[in-house]
Amino acid sequence: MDSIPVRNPRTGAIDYHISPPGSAEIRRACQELRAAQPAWAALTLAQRGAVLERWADEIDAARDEITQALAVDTGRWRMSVESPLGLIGSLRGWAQTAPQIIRQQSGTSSVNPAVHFHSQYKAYPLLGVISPWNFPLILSLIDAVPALMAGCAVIIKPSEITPRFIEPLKATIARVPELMGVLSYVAGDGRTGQDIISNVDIVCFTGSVSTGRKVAEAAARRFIPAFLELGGKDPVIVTADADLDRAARAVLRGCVYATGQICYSIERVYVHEAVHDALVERLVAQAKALHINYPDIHAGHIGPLIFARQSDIIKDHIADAVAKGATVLTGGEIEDHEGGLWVRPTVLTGCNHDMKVMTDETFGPILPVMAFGTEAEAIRLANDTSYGLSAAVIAGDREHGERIAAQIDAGAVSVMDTLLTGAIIRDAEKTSFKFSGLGGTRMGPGSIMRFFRKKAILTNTGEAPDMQEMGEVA
Ligand code: TXE
Repeated sequence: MDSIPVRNPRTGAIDYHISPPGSAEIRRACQELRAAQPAWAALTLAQRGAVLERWADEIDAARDEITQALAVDTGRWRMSVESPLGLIGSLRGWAQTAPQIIRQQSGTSSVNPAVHFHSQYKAYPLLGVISPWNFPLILSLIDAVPALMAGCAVIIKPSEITPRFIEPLKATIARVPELMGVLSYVAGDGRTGQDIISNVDIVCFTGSVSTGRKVAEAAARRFIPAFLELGGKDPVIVTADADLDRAARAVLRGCVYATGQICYSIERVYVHEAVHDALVERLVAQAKALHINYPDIHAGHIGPLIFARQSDIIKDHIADAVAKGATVLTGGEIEDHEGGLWVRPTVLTGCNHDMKVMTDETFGPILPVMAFGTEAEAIRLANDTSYGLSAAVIAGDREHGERIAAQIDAGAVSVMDTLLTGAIIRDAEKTSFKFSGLGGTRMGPGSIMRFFRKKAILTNTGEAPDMQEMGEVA
């Protein structure tokens, strides 16, 4: 297959290439993973956990190389430092918690007390992961780590936009022999993604709705399960009694974290009309105090756009809003600095649901604000979307916020803050509403249970079957 050029997000230069494997190579790689999987699944949970903990040690030892590669992939520094640390925490966390979560069921039938049963969980042999560019390391492994703990082999194809981290990470896998046979990374684009779906037993995908649909269709043709985590258009509701300093900080952080390139970024702000101007004033003042991380990657708050084409979407959403009557109070321009593209936090007022910036995923640090009169109206507006990934509510107190949160159609709702979703990774379950995803939770205990086929073994401990009864049925 032809090599694929990779753009540097800070310079716009093509300074890296990947050479995707062909279909035959993917088939062979999947056969090898399958061949190694039974021995991996035969280990105890504690043994698999020990292997993952050793991998965590190797990642720790190679943290600098991985961080450097992620920094070039994404053009940002702090999150490039944090990502390997987050992965190490996830490996150790799953190694420790999985044995408490995976509990076999056993008991006596409530229909026929002579029937005793116990469950057997059999890991799907081979998981395929297809992941996006916004958090290249973390999102390539968020499903893979619990799947490995469950006993699956895993093949991972990260995004072709951010593939530089693959090589240093592969070097760490090569230093853990038990893992090498059951965990494989391949660099490639959508064609490689389709080849993977053709060869695995279960798929986990993170990315756009349109590609998610293609993945789901390909998986459906093969009758294999597909778990999809797709886009979002997360709302935040700020009520009249909210502490506005707290609200402004939380809203702004929820919008600009990772330059808005995160599926659960705040992308719509609904604020009570009585405090609209006061909140907007704070948002603008705080937004103006944030700086882009140019020319120094170690300074500033806002990284470059990782995916150049995202700038067209952002430009289009802002222009569409302005044409329909919105006002840009700060930001609003794509800045080209020596080929890298940056957008400063952009506050828009006078927004409504005729504008793309209120309905379509923008994936940038853009804050469109709309006033509401009653809380019922705010809830209706928050739910007036084809997405349902997550949301946030900032109210005067926790009870008030939680009352509103209960009425929002989204998988995770942060109250008195934004962006809390990441905090529940192994603790609480959440599923996506509407077009934000399909399939079971990737968080909480249910996450690891997705990777098992569940068997019930049923034993008749009583009399031999009654032939008389069979006669009546015949
Ligand atoms: O995503 P894609 P893109 C949103 C964001 C962005 C949009 C497009 O709004 O503008 O998605 O980004 C692989 N079969 N998000 O184009 O296409 C591809 O190689 C199998 C939200 O990068 O969904 C990559 O590995 N796989 C998101 C992965 O799919 C295919 C994060 C995701 O790419 C394929 C990033 C195919 N036919 C962007 N075509 C989030 N929810 O976190 C492509 N791929």
